Amino acid sequence: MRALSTALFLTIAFVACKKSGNEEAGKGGGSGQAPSSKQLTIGFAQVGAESAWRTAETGSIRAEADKRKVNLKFSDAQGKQENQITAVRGIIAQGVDAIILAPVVETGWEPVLIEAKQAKIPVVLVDRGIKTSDESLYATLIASDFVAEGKMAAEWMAKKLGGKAAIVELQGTPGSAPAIDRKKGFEEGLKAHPEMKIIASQSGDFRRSNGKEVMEALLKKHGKEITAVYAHNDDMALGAIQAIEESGAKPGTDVIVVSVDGTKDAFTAMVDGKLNASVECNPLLGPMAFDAAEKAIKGETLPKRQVVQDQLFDTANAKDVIATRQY
Ligand code: GYE
Repeated sequence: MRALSTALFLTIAFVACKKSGNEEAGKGGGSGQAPSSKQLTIGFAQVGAESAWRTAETGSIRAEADKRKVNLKFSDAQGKQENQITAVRGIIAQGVDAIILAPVVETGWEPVLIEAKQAKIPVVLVDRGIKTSDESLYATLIASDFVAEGKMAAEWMAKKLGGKAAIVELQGTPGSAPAIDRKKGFEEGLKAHPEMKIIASQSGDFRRSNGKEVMEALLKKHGKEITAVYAHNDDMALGAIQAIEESGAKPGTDVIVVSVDGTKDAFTAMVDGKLNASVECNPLLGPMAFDAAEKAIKGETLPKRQVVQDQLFDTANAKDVIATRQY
């Protein structure tokens, strides 16, 4: 009897101990099992600060690094791939434990990623994917499905406009995964609606000022013919809204405006009735990025693609959720 109760006690104690270990791991993203509490040094090669989305992503990565007491080596490429490649080389030279990379464009990454692999430094791609024939060059990609976002935008717009529109498309940074895939998804979504036509498509580089400039030029050229704007991000849509207002037309009514990201400013514009819809793209990737980096450092194999789930918001529900928006 005594032996039995001792065994029972030990079992309970073991389970309790295991449980608290797991809870710790959940909180600390796996650090509970680390053999030593060596401080990790992780490099983050960021694109730049072109949009509210990007600022929110930077904030999330920095906050998560602080929370986990990671020594973060941050670099801002100011939107240029050559700067970002130089930054990654510098991070490799510092002998970091892992690299988090948000690649500006899709192509041209092999040489520097081979250098990271040779230095045995795992690379976690966040928010934008790359084109490569060698998937072993990165541990995982954590990003939204941009094709699906573009499709959602097209379907919403077709419904709103009864399947007929003269659309101006404001593209993101040329060569970047979100610009390529949001265009592709939007065009796929329009296929079922032959009278929904893109009459002009130009890059505004994901920036508000460029979105405004491009829209001004397109309004001069096409004037009242334009019935809708599809912008690859909120910042460009907000710039376009300004240009539409300055031209004397009413954004949201005379010209339907749909974009992607779901930032706070976009919600305000939806509540004001100037922006019609925005497909959310979550930039708060810090927790997932560091979970992945810590696992990759331990040598664990990760899924090549981790998809962040998005949903569409519009003028009908924006005011109910605006207070809960975190970015
Ligand atoms: O939508 C845009 C930003 O890569 C998903 O980049 C990101 C995009 C985002 O500048 O606002």
